[in-house]
Amino acid sequence: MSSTAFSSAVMPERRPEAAPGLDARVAAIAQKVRRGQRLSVHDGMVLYETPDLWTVCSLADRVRRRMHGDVAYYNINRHINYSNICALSCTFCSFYRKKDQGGAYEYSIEQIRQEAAQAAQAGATEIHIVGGLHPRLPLDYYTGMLQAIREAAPKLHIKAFTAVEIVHLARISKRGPQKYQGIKAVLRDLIQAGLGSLPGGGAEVFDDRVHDEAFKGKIRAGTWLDVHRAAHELGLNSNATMLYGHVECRRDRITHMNILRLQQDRTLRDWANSQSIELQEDDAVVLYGPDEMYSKHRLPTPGASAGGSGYFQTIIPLPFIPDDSALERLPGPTGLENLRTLAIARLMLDNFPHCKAFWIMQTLQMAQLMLQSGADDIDGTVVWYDITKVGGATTHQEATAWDLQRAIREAGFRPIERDTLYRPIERSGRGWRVIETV
Ligand code: V47
Repeated sequence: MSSTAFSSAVMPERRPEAAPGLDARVAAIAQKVRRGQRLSVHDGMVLYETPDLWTVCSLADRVRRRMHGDVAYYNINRHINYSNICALSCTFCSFYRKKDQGGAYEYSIEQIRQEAAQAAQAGATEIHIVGGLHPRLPLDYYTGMLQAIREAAPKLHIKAFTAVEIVHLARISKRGPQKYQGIKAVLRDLIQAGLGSLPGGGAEVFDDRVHDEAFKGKIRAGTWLDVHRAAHELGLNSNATMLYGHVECRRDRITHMNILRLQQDRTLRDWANSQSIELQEDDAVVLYGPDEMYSKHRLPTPGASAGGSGYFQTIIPLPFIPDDSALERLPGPTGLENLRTLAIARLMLDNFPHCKAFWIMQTLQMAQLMLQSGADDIDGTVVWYDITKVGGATTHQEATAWDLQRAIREAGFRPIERDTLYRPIERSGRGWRVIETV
């Protein structure tokens, strides 16, 4: 369906916001949102407890429209899961294999080079790379893969390696005597080889009990946050995920959101101070307030090469998919819980510019509803995805640009193709360029 063929007659009506008196606690939160005030942890719990889900979604929609108007983003990307061999055995994960187990695989650098070349030929602007913690591959394999991609497809932005992979690389390469310095040293090596940003994976839920029950052996919250802080200091942007709907409880999710928000506060505050930008009276950096609350330059210009400061771009709530994992007995979250969690993430993470409904895990159908409930991004064309398979999907999980545009339009928004750093893309023929926005 072309954009012109889309009739406004099928545009969904916006839901009315907060029927007064329905839930007084939510009405008080609605007032805070209207004023652009930060929501408390207690507010977050109220948003989970209220039966008035539609008001929660409407408030998140108000916020996303204040930030992004009628625009919704997608990108032309390709995911590569270079190896499923992993030293860890997280119980929520159905992706990992032990090295002698059937189905274990690892890509050669040559295979990755070819995949990147094909992606570039197909018009991709981003390659998103994550894998298991391989017990034997040396650091050279990782820098080699980045260099090979850069040679084969110099325009592709490489978003690669979750925080736990970065810590693994720092360990195996014995970089730096201190942990934080080791992390920074390995990030520098990877940037030098072509790394452009960090994906948000591996955060799971920042809680020690949940950690020990579902992903023991993985880095804890503090180290995950350190990796992203180091990346931001080196000028890389990154994302943050929250994997929910397994053995955590709703309060753990709100705590997770609050921890991310505090770290982003620190990052944006340090940057603002370095630029002599005045902040609001309190220390919170609320990006979604009404226009008059924004400082003109709200966010740093990222880019390791520009010596800029990085920050968290996007919060990505990931619903637990139980199939084939050791936690398969659990039912996983329902559709409405997914909708609510995404809306609450949009409302709580007031200093994250973007909120993504990752269609691979949420389904494209639910992602449409989420666009109306706080999300401004649905990720990209993906093509190959091995980590989760919803409803019997195979590794080939692809949406065309047309599919994504159609889903966005039907949800009532204007699709804009973006690059990894959310700059709009202009295409002509087989070529593309980033439209620089100042
Ligand atoms: O790190 C693993 C999660 C993540 C399951 O940054 C699971 O733009 C649900 O991080 N059910 C990888 N989730 C995906 C990811 C991501 C995806 C899209 C965009 C971006 C971005 C990041 O998936 C893992 C883990 O947290 N995961 N197993 C599961 N059974």
